[in-house]
Amino acid sequence: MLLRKSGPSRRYAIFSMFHQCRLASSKSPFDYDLVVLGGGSAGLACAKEAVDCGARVLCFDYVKPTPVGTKWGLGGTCVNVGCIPKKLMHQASLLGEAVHEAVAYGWNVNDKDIRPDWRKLVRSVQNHIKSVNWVTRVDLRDKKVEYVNSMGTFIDAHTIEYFPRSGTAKSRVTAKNVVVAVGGRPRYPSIPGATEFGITSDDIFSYDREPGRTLVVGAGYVGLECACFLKGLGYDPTVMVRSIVLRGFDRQMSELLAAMMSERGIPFLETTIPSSVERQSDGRLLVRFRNTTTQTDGSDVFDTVLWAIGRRGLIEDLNLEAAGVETQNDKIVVDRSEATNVPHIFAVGDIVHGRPELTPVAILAGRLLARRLFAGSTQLMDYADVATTVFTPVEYACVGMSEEMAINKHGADNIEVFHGYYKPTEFFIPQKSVRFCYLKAVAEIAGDQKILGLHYMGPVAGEVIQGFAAALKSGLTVKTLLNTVGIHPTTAEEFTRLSITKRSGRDPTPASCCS
Ligand code: FAD
Ligand code: NA7
Repeated sequence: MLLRKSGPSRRYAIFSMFHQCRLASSKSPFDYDLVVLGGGSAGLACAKEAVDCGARVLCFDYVKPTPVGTKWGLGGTCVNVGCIPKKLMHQASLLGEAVHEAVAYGWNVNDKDIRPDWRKLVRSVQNHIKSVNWVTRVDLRDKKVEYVNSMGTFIDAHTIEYFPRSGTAKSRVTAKNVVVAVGGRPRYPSIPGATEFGITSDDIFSYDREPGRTLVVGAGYVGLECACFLKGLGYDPTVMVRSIVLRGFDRQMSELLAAMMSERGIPFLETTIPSSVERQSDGRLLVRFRNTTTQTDGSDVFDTVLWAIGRRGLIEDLNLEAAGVETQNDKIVVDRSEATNVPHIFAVGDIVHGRPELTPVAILAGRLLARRLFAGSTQLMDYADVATTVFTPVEYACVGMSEEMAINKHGADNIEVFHGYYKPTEFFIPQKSVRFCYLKAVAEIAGDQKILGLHYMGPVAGEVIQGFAAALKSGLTVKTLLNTVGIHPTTAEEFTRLSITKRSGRDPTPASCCS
């Protein structure tokens, strides 16, 4: 019967035949081979793969409402309040821009005051999310992953306590292995009015009124993306920056991205931190803040305040002390095999200390862990050279090292940076700004010049970098890149035309597009 399965299921069914001894049987002292705490990207991937490998699995998922009462269904951050609604709002904002471009391309768009209907957009986004929640539940049922919509808490290293349904008495289950995949939630600053009057990315995608003039506090990936889709949808965001934009990303690219946002009319309150938020009698929000460079205080009035000051790991309800699991700040410390200091307790996804907080990372780490636990695999998750994209109107995607990281690791004399501005063909007719269409390859200077990092700002950046990420992981060199024939006219082909080095001091601005 096992051999009738196809694809990965079949492969791991075969593996699992040889590893049945690991799995809970009627003789096992445990209720389950695996209990997964958290039904987000990491937990679900791990649970489903473990069942495919023949394990008996129970998955808990529970979402605590936000301070303003927002809650959502199964699937975790990505589906409900992260990547998916963010990408849909990003797309909505790009479409607004495209409508204006269409006029230059000859479309008759009569209504000059084209504005989105926020509530309709939110409804459409939420309908999509609900359909994904439903498909996720059906998928778990079909795959025979037992799912309980409840918070799981450790009683000891093998026992989890939970409420089977609201209003019922607590129950307990035991597990041979436990995977903690509880993810994180947005932080709130400790200032007066923060939780009463502010919202976060957990609320914005289902916000029932137009955001209006919005203060976005925080200049990380989430803050900049939210500010940009709000601007594209016709609202009026301001970004409050504590120190630098996009800490951790390549500095030149981050500053270019901030300049692009400024050119599009998004103001930045530089080196500024919030002090308080108060509700005025007209219902608007008075925000007081301090500029830490000039040491001056200021204030302004907004319709919405959105905290995007980073995320905290959700360890608070796990009672990890009972299981003896070590933590660092609000994250869990694991080794290369995702094991905590308690050998049968593992952690994957955003809850892990010091790993990229990205969905594909969470999914692959969860899946590989299940294969190691129940299918005899030894493959470890490779966290190096993970590509990512910042979904701003001119998008930024990168893989590998920033220029600073390459210099730190190899020394400035041992790296070569190839770079260039370029002009996307489709930008000419609507006369879109090409000032921020820029890319660079950071490479070793010697030999065939192994590429250490690729950075691209321009249209559909994620789509462009995804393929190059595979090439970089396979040891891509500048020599190979320049011997690759481009697809014309695309923006991705610009990587195959990179001939100017920073060291040469030559002008990286293109004269023509086709020769
Ligand atoms: P989560 O998806 O957060 O899942 C954890 C689940 O466990 C949650 O449902 C939580 O409520 C539940 N839980 C917590 N405690 C318990 C408990 N004790 N018992 C039971 N259940 C519990 N990544 C990308 O790759 N691309 C993007 O474009 C992108 N955009 C993003 C945009 C935003 C606004 C945000 C906030 C994040 C974005 N991310 C993006 C990051 C991505 O969403 C996360 O990396 C990913 O969701 C992490 O998955 P996870 O399974 O570790 O955690
Ligand atoms: P990040 O990337 O940690 O960014 C948080 C931003 O908020 C960053 O600019 C911080 O400035 C700023 N910050 C942090 N604390 C404060 C306070 N107290 N006041 C004002 N500003 C503050 O978090 P994101 O949520 O954007 O992204 C997290 C992950 O989610 C990301 O990796 C994606 O994968 C999805 P700093 O640079 O520290 O001075």
